[in-house]
Amino acid sequence: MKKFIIQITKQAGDYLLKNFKKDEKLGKLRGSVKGITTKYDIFADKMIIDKIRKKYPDHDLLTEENGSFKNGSDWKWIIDPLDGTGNYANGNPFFAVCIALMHGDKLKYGTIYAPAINEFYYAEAGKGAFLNNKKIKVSNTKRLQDSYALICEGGEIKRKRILELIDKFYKNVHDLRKLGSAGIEAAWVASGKVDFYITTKIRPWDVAAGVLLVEEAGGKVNNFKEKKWECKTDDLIFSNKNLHNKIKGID
Ligand code: LIP
Repeated sequence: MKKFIIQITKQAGDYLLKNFKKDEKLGKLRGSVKGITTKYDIFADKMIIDKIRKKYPDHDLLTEENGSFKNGSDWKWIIDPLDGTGNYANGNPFFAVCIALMHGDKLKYGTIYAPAINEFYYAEAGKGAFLNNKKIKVSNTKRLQDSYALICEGGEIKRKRILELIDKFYKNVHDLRKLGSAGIEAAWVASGKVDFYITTKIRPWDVAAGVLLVEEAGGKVNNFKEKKWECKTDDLIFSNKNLHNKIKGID
């Protein structure tokens, strides 16, 4: 399974990279910020799904582009073939393929591949998290005022709540960014490039792989009510454990 998930993620990411910045019309899709889907999302989705269906025909699937296929299996693939579609369409290299595999309610494998920045993340339950084959760990930052943070509105169309969160945190952290790909944002917490990431109304396919990565890298993922991630749309905090208590209680 490890070899297979790595392979299908890599193939889809390489396909996206091959077509990156080749299609000038994509930038014109700006009118529909959250709803945007390109032919590249759809083709990458098909590439991934066809391979899973061939190898594991009885497994369940949940994909951003095609919804949910239930076969009554204990195994479920959660797929975002192009996370950061808006970035991709506008020539911004922060986009990724995100794939996770769950067994029952447990995340078992997760991959996030950001081909334009040459970052391939892999996590396996109980075995750790890796960036380009090297083991990764969350940062060791302890004080909010020293922290480098990511905050993004995720699936939220109205920007009211995120503005409140930015207002609350910006003045208390060292610095703040938004990357526009939840997969990369979570992966950056896992690899210690940033200390925490807060996002609202985020869909499961955007973050399933990132949740496993952060946990396997020694971090913590909870929703705003201190509950662990479940496979549903939610408001989430990804952190290096140290900062968690300083961030929680933000709802
Ligand atoms: C993206 C998320 C990101 C959000 C974008 C978009 P998509 O996922 O990863 O956090 O700000 O609006 O929802 O739709 O590109 O896969």
